[in-house]
Order: sequence, then C-alpha cells, then structure tokens
Amino acid sequence: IKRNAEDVKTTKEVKFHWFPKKIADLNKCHHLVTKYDPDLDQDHPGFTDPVYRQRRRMICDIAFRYKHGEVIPRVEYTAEEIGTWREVYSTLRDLYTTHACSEYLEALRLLERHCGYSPHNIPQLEDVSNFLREHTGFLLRPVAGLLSARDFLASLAFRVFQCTQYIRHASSPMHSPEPDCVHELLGHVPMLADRTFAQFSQLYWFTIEYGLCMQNGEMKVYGAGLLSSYGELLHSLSDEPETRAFEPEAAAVQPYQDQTYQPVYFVSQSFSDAKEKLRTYVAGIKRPFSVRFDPYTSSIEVMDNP
Ligand code: NLE
Ligand code: FE2
Repeated sequence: IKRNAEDVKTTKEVKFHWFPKKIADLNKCHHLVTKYDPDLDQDHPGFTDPVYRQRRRMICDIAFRYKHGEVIPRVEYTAEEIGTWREVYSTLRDLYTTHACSEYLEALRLLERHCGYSPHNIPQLEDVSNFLREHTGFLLRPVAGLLSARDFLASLAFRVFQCTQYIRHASSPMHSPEPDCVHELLGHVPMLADRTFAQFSQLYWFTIEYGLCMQNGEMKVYGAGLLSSYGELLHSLSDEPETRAFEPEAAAVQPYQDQTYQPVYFVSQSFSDAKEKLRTYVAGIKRPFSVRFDPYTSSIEVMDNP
C-alpha cells in the first residue's frame, strides 16, 4: 500500500506511519487480515460451500464500496441465514440472564424494543448505527472481514465501529474464529450503547473481546467474543480456564488465542476501575508525539512533545 506521500511530518521532520486524521479518512482504513477468509482458509467451515462463498463476496462488496456519510445498504437475509441467527439468538438469550452483566441486559432490552432485535430478524446496520449515535455517539460502518488491528483501532478514535455484515456458516453456530454479524450485533453493539463503556474502547483482546467483571459478588461476562459465542460463554465462567485480576501491564503482553476458547481471562472489579487502570497505563506509553481529538471538527491534531 502506498501511503508515503501522506506520512505525517512534524516540525522536527520525523516521519511516522500514516494514520487517519479525520473521519472520512476511514475510507482508506479497510486493510483485511485474510487468515480466516472462507476462500483461502481450508479449515473455514464455508471453504467447501460455493454458495456461502459467493454470498460472502456479495456482502463484502457493500463494504468495499462504502464511503463515510452514506446510508449503509440493507441486506435481505436468506431463510438459511435467519435460521442460523435464530439458533444463536435463542440459545444466547437464555444464557444472558444469568451470565451477562447488567449494562448488557439493559441495552439489549432497548435494542429489542427499538431496533429490530429478535430471534426472527437480523437487525440492519443502518438502523443500529442510528440507535448508537443517539445513545453514545458511536457510528457503524460496514467492513468486509477481519481488519488489521491498526485500521480497526484507528476507527475507534472517531467513535466509528467497523462491522461485518455476513453471518457465520450454518454448520458452526456456537463459535466462529472470525467476526460476523452475530458477533458484532450481539457481542459489541449492546456494550457500545452503554455510556461508561463506550468511553473505554482500547486494549482490546482481554477486555472488550474477552473481559469478565464482578457484579454483586458474582463473575459476569462483558466481552463481545463471549457474548456472541455460547460455546465460549459457558467455558469462560466454568472452572476450566484461569482467571486473573485485570492489570493492563499483564493483559497487554499476554499471548492471545484466536483459534478456539481462551485459556486465560482477566476480571475487572468494575468498568470505571478498568478505565482508570487503562488511563494510567496509556499515560506511561512513550511516544515521539502526542495527539488530541478536536470534537468541533472531529479531527485529530498531532503535537510535538515538548
Ligand atoms: N468467537 C466469537 C464468536 O463465535 O462469536 C467471534 C470472535 C471474533 C473476534
Ligand atoms: Fe470483536
């Protein structure tokens, strides 16, 4: 990818890798990691299913053509796709009552009332994006698959969450190694509707994806990768995995598992506690420049360190 012309130059003439400075720059942040692509990965449950692969290409085209500010095109889901959704939704719905944190349950109730969440309907990204904008200022944009961490995390600076629109293969409803609309809509969206939580979307894997928290003396899940996988949701609260108190220093260097269930989870006392720990940790990261988000222009200013 040629991005040299746009590399950041500071007054000290130090060069840095390009990164998006305004929200429309996210049109250039769609670099996919192809490790779980159903066209390339022989272990993908859709690899031997040409109909599934064709469908994925069609839905991914929406993402490749999408420009910031456009209405997100609706997908008319097939009966088979809705069938997969229904199976996951009804199984998870029962588990949430006892396994999900209270912020999640509250947001899901609103989404069911106002946003077309139900076992019989796959909600549309455009409707969900409008809902989130009103609650926490988050926006969705369609993405074609697993994004590079760099592009994915850069989007969060603008409160834009990149969302896949296809659904997992019908043969593996209980766990998917890659994101799909079940993971985005049931795993991420309800948590992004919570104001405190929306403020803290960084240090992803062991918090936003696989985090556990204490509530009234009981361990509950808030991580999206758990909230969208009924296989791993049950595993995470069983006595099989190891659980450790959340410390950003440790979580940041803990190797992660993205093929199957995690062997280790980090437990936070509360979201505000997790946020404070994260802030302290981030303040200690050494960088040659600092950045500031200007809410009036929705853009990022780069400043030299004194
Ligand atoms: N394992 C998750 C699921 O089955 O929904 C997806 C994780 C994507 C990082
Ligand atoms: Fe995710």
